[in-house]
Parts: sequence; C-alpha cells; structure tokens
Amino acid sequence: MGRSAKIAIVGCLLAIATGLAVFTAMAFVASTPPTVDFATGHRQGTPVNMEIQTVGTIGFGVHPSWVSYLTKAPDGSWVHTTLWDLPAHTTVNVTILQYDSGSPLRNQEIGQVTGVSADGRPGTMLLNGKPVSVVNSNVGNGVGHTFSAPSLGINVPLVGNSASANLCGTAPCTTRSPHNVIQFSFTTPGPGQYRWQCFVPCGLGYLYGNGGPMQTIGYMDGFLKVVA
Ligand SMILES: [Cu+2]
Repeated sequence: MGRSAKIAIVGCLLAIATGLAVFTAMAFVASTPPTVDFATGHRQGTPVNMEIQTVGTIGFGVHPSWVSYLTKAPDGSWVHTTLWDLPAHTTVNVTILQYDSGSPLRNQEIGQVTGVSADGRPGTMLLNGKPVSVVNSNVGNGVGHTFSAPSLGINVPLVGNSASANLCGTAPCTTRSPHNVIQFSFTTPGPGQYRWQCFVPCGLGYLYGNGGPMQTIGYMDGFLKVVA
C-alpha cells in the first residue's frame, strides 16, 4: 500500500471517530430535559405555585409507552421535565393532576403523607379537596406514583384512577380525562440540589418495575435545584 493510501485510510478513520464523538455529545445534550425556572424574578416572601401532572403513558418522544411526570411552566405550557429551579426558604404550593391508574403498595410506609402540609396541617395533603394523612392502597384504586424527596423527608402518595376508566394516553393530559387532584405545600431548604423521585416501582416491563422511567430524569425522578 502506498503512502498516500495509508494517509487516506487514517484520515477516514479519524473522520469517523470525530463524527461518533460529536454524535454522542449531541445525543447527551439533547436527552437532558430542560429546567423550568421558578426562581428568576421571584419576589421574596411570596409563595411559588407549581402545577405538575403524572401520566400513564407519555405518548410521544423516544419512549412513548413510559409513565412520566410533566411540569407546567410559568408561561402556562406543559414541559416534559422533572427539573426545577426554586428559590430558597420559600413556600411551594404544589398541585398534582394524577391521570394514571394505581395498585396496592408493596411498602405501606409510602402510603403516608410526610414533610408537607395542607390547610396548615403538617403531614397532610388535599385529595380532591379533602384532607388525607395516610392512604390505604389496598382499598379503592390504590396508588399510582409518589412524589418523594428523601433528604427533605417528603413523601406524597398519588392515589390512582380506576384502570377501567377511559384514561388519558397522550400527554399533556387535560382535566377532561379522569384524574385526581392532589395539593400540598412545603418549604424549600437552603441552596443545593435535592433529588426527588417516585417510589412506586411503576416501570412496567422492567426488572422489578424499577428500570426504564424509574431510572430516567424527566420521567419518574428529577431534582429540586434550590438557588439563593
Ligand atoms: Cu411512578
């Protein structure tokens, strides 16, 4: 093989390697969900009002069959993400629209409401307007997901809808579909990154239900990015 042929082959290999590196980097950047900003422009002493939803199937993107959370941005649009910038030492009033079905919990402990309050009562959420402190998932429609932030002591069980109802299959869901409204408040700590996630093994089709969406930021886990 002549010298110029060798140079051409090396050049080709180098071009392929560079292409792969760029492709991998782009795929990584593109797969990181956006962060919804509730911190910029926040007036100190006022609460942050936040609306999120849980769906049984996201219905679009690379994993259309996966369960997911979505977040309503301050401009009113629904964003497929679980990452939020929040101001420190601030009351956050959360409304969760739960569009998924549920099942009995394997661990009854996560049927308890902890680390949040409703109507000034600690350890309480409002389920369709009624105060609830613990959910017995063995009756009714069970629990579909939880909103849990272990380092903040937060756990909120999200009661399911009847699986035989005509449940929403493509997000963002609207309140025309069957849903439960869960409301609670908590106070953000000082600046830092605080993991939150669902603790129901809801990753259907994955080992023990704990793979897939349970392991993927933007679906069943995310971060409270608390800023000063
Ligand atoms: Cu879940």
